[in-house]
Amino acid sequence: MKLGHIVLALALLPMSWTQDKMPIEEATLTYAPNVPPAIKRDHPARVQVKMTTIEKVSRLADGVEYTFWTFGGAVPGPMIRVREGDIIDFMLSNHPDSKVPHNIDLHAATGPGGGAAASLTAPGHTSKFSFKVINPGLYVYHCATAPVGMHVANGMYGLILVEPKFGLPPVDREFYIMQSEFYTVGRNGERGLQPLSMEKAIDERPDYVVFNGSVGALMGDNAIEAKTGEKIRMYLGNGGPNLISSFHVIGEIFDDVYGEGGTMISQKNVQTTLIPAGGSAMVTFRTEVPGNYVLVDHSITRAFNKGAVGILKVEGEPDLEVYSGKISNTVYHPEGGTIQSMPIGKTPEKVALSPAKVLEHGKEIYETSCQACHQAGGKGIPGVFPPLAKSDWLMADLNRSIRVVTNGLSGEIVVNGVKYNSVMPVLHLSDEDVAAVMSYVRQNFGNNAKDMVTVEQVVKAKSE
Ligand code: HEC
Ligand SMILES: [Cu+2]
Repeated sequence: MKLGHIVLALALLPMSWTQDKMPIEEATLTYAPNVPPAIKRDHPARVQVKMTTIEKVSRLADGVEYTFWTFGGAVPGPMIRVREGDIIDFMLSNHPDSKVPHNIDLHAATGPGGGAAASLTAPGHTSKFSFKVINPGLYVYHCATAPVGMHVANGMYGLILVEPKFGLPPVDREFYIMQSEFYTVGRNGERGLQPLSMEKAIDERPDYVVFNGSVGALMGDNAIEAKTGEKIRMYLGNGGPNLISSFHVIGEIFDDVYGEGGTMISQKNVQTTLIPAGGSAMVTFRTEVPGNYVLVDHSITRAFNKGAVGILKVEGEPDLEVYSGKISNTVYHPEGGTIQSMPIGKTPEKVALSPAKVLEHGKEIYETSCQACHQAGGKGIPGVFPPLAKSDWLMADLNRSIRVVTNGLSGEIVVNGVKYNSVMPVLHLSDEDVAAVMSYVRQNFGNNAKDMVTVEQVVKAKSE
């Protein structure tokens, strides 16, 4: 044996030695919006990931069903969390009930197809392959079986986080949020089981743009929650198949952005960050002020007309220095006329106003808070914003109408015989403002109420 050979053998020895000695563990997989726990190890491991592809019918929006093709039975698929230098032993099973083969392309893998060819699996079979995660970062995985556009459009994507060797800075809460679009034969809101429209997918004309796989997946009882003073990290992915997301949280500023899911903070103090199709981003921010924060794709009709909205609900003590809420609303007379001041919101002093003054105030609230959507005269926009003018829905049930303004509204409603299925956000008005604006709309625009809506009625309706 030549000296050179000995040196080579010695050089190779430690590598194979660590591989053999690598501890084996099973990955903890979580469904969105949950994130697997941070990695505590300070050494690499062989991590076993077991996933099953499942084709199943479930809810895309209220009254709308879709045959999703999934990893793990959910859209997005489970989140995987490993450590830089780990070796992943991946087992992909395709459920026996599946109609087509599936596979997985993990953007975290280095090698042709990211695992696609190695993992192509017929229904009722299991494929195994392994790869080493050399590069840390937040990566998308997706099915890459032909026709790829169809498999991705049907819901086959998820995220894998490869933590850097030295971990990520600790935070109080982490969330897994993935945007994607759906292309259905029926238009947005058309009921029933909706097949994929491959034509619309090719034209990039989605009917639904959603977070976490369906309209409302992050709304109502599914809203994500935090407390004031906490540091939040969001792992954001975009399954596409086509659109780029302009991700924004209304009322928050991202303190740090790890652009495109890389491991460096690429920018600080950011309002809206891009998430490329088949890409990701990580954002962190601190929550200072309690309230509801609306997550949107700021390509804004996707949010308010196609479903890309979610809620982060922050609870805790208000910080009036950071955000006061509305302190007063005064009538502005440019010609130097008298200024009438009307205390509203949380101001302790309460002034009993005449019904005429309340209606005047209600009109102002309407013009500043409602008219942008419901239009002048409450005439609405057909198919998008329901009319408040001569609205049977509005007049049928006072408590229900109050709750629309205090709690927001989503899902299908029928106003004057026309269906609407969109989202009205929570508007954060004081009880006085709600009483005033409800009094105003119920007595105007051809609606025939004679009575005023009182603050007590608002308080009562809200809590029901
Ligand atoms: C960002 C747009 C937007 C704003 C601002 C808005 N709404 Fe709405 N509103 C909607 C949408 C969209 C719906 C329908 C929701 C659905 O179909 O699920 C709706 C529904 C309603 C309804 C029930 C349907 C009807 O026509 O009777 C009432 C009442 C209503 N809004 C009142 C108000 C009032 C009062 C304000 C202002 C204080 C307001 N909205 C501000 C978008 C908005
Ligand atoms: Cu597939």
